[in-house]
Amino acid sequence: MRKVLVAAGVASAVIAIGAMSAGASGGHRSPLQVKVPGEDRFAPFAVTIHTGDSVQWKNNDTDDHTVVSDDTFNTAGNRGVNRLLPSGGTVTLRFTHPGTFVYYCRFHAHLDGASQPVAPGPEGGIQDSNGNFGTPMSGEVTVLPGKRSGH
Ligand SMILES: [Cu+2]
Repeated sequence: MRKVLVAAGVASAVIAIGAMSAGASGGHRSPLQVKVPGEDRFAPFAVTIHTGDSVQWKNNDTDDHTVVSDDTFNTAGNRGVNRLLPSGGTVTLRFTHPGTFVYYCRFHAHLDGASQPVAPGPEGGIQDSNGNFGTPMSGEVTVLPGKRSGH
């Protein structure tokens, strides 16, 4: 669903992370959920987990989206991920070592020459208050060392 919205400041204020799925996913902890609201964005944009944790993407939009690894910057495993996130559906990934997982939606962003996600515009990305589609649909997961790993 394409909606005009103000990009700046919206992403950080909207989602409470506490509403996690109670469903088991193979891990011993509930996955952290990243939602696609009825707009072309991931919310929250950035999440932090620990090794062994999972992230579940939930698409609450009426359009299909995707979760695609930006392998140039992906140091947290799950390289080469290219998963369809259908309307109403979920994608879950488990992260087993520390690093950063940078990802984007290939329907609403693409990689530039420096492998950075950029908005396709004018139909994709997020439109700012000036009417510019400057924000690609992308996000990142930071994976910290497990809490119980020895030092
Ligand atoms: Cu998308």
